[in-house]
Amino acid sequence: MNKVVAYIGLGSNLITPEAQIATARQAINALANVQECAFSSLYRSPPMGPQDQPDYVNAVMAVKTDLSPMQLLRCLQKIELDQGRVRKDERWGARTLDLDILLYAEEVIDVPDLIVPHYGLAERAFVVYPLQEIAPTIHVPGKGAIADLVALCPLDGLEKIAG
Ligand code: ROI
Repeated sequence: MNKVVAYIGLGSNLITPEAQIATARQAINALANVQECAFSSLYRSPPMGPQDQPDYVNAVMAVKTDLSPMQLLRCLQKIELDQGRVRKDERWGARTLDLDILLYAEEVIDVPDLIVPHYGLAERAFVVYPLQEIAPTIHVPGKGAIADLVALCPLDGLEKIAG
């Protein structure tokens, strides 16, 4: 099958977030039929949504894959669970690991479990800035050029983590 490039958003705000991101990166690379092509810097930001939770660490990863979007989603959900993700009723609560398919080739997908491009992408500094770092010329279907999305998206306290 043909390989496509997909972009994955990684986020964590519990139990050593940097280590959660590093472990998730390794787990994604260990998936059959998925190869990393680029990985952004790590970024720290205050929580979007409920404020009574720790700051987040976020990154964006580009992969080449011949998994379908649904196959990739199921693999990412398994990695979230392996890293202790507990789904609570609370919307937008703290989490050890969040893995989102941001983009899958140029596809627009809208099925019950999966919306691609990710619905919140353009409004989230912790997604558009790291995405621009590794894909400065990418076009987000239905939303526009990444440079334009960045120009319209306030930093909201986002900081690149040194190193
Ligand atoms: N806020 C930040 N800063 N980073 C995230 O990854 C993140 N993820 C979420 C919510 C709870 C919306 N807030 C976030 O799912």
